[in-house]
This record gives sequence, C-alpha cells and structure tokens, in this order.
Amino acid sequence: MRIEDIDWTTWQPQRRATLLFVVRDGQVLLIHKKRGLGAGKVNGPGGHLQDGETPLAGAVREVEEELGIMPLGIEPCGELRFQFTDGLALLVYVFRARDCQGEPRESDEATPFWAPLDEIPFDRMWADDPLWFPLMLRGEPFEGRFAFDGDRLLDFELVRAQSA
Ligand code: 8OG
Repeated sequence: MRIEDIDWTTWQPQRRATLLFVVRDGQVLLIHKKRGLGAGKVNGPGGHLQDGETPLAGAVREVEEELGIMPLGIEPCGELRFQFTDGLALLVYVFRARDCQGEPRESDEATPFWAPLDEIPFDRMWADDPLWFPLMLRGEPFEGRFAFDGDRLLDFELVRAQSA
C-alpha cells in the first residue's frame, strides 16, 4: 500500500487519538507504554478521544490519567493520519507542553521517564516518529500521512503545515 493509493479526500478516521510531549530543560517526557495500541513501545502519553471531547481536552485527560501530572503551556503541533492495511484509519493530534505541574508517576498504563533530546530512543518507538519528532521539538507545525502494515511503515508523506 502506497500513500498515493489512498483517497485522502474521502478518508475518514475510525478513531481519533492524542499524544502530548512535555519538553523541558533539554529533556522530553516519554513513557514505556504498558497496554493498548503500541504496548511495549516507548511513546508519549496519549490515547483515544472520548465522544464529544476536543483533542486538547483529551490530551490533557490522558496525561493526567497516565502520569498524574498537569501539562502547562500546551501548543498543538501536528496531525498524523495513519492508514493500516487491516483497515484501521486513525487520526492522531500531537501537542507539546512547556512544563508540567506535579511529578510524573507510574500507572497501569505507563512508566514515565525523561529522555535527553539527543538520546531519544527511536529504536524502541513507532517507525514514523523519527520523521516528525524533530519538527515537534522545534515547534514547527506538521501534517503526516502514513501507511502501515502492523507496525511496519510502508510509505509516508510529511509536510510542514501553516498551523497545527
Ligand atoms: O488508547 P491507546 O493507548 O490504544 O491509543 C493509542 C496511542 O498510540 C495514542 O496515543 C496514539 C498513539 N500512536 C498510534 N500510532 C502512533 C505512531 O505511529 N507514533 C506514535 N508516537 N504514537 C502513535 O496509534
């Protein structure tokens, strides 16, 4: 499956989800994800939106639920559209926060850790993450489209956006 095989004008996500990265003092707050889509990988805190929830509200709720902290100075920074070969169509809203209130703590969904910005463990993350992470860290809005077979990245298109 190639990106150009997908009709993005009629593409509709079945599910919408969030990711939020706290970037502070040259470090980014990551998690070892314990369950859900991508369990076993390193990621940012996030999860699926509930009915009627805005992406921002969902992103904040997920960070509070998974890590017990309140993100501060939040900015939207990107949108990621995933088409999986099994039919799953997923839209992920990516946010960045300048700080957080409280100490991140482990939950049944996530084990948190701070990673120095030059030591992000991309080999343990989703295959698309190294493509857009640098834009997210620089605060440059982006839009990505990705074709996946399971967790194998088949094709992608990544553009800078006017605003996220
Ligand atoms: O509710 P659940 O934890 O299953 O939600 C899935 C989470 O995984 C959600 O936060 C979005 C995130 N996610 C994907 N695909 C990718 C990806 O390719 N890269 C990253 N970093 N996160 C992803 O669903």
